[in-house]
Amino acid sequence: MTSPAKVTITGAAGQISYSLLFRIASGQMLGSQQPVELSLLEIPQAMKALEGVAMELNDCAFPLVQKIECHDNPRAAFEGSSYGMLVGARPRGPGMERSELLGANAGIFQQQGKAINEVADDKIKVVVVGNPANTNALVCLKNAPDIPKNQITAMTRLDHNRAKAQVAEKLGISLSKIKQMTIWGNHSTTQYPDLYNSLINGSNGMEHFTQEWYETFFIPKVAKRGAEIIEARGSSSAASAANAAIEHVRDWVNGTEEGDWVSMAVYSEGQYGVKEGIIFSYPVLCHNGEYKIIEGLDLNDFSRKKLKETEIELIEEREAVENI
Ligand code: NAX
Repeated sequence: MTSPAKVTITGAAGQISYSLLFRIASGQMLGSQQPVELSLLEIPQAMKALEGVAMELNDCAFPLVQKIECHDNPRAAFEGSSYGMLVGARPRGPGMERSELLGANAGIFQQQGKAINEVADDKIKVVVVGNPANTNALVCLKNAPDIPKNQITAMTRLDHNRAKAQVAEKLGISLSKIKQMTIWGNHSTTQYPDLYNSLINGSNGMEHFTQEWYETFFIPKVAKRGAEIIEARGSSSAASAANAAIEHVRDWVNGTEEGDWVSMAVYSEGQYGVKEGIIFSYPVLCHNGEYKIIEGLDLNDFSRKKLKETEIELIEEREAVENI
């Protein structure tokens, strides 16, 4: 039998994890042949709630689950871990400045990055979901110097899926007809969902839309979808975020579909003229457990301007955490 893979999930008593854990446990992320050990990390105040989640996981009697551990200590939680799903983060409190939020999270991701560096499997794959996700992933990466940079990523798959869903709804077509969607940049309102390089019903995406719809409806709709969900549901996206995290890791491990690509926020080495050393969302192909940024796509003046805006925001975020 295949030996179990240890998956560490932080913020495991939170909303997103409540959807995420059960799907990992049932094999939807790593496959129906891969046993898992779930290592759940929380803050001390949430340990009682976490025990409740662990009891429910137990009660599902998932055949793939070999072990469930609950921790409030990152070093114990990441010991020998092959996958890190970094969901827990400090939410923005009332009156909290953006710099304070970045600072509070930098502390968390610094500590977790160090723990990953010291005790995780050196092939660990990390996806950061907790916001501000790109910069949190950068802090984690900087604190895990022995882990190759291409093993630490942030999630923009939810934005990617939202963009595809908007197109499908507008054109009344099946999602399978929409390929090569790209989210560029930050998981924030400056992100750039790119239809110029997409393929819809076999032809260039922008042949189906006006520039006006693209600029005034589509881009803000995708970028502000999180706020729209909060307004309607009274709390932030949880099941769709968990689904995106599952797909991010599943495709990273198993590969992307032939003729398509996905969006992942990864360490920039300067591709497309983007500043080196920030975590930037790019179109990527995955194969044999590794991602490769798609290079050579055309970017018109509009797209270049949008990439620049989101790049500037990420550089500012990086400066803010460097100053702390
Ligand atoms: P919740 O507040 O329901 O859960 C977060 C959990 O993290 C809490 O149980 C908390 O105790 C725990 N936590 C806080 N600090 C921790 C630490 N240092 N170590 C371990 N656990 C810690 O939030 P939820 O709705 O689950 O969202 C989690 C994060 O995902 C938030 O930062 C949220 O903004 C972010 N999101 C990111 C998305 C993305 O596309 N990248 C989309 C969805 C979501 O908004």
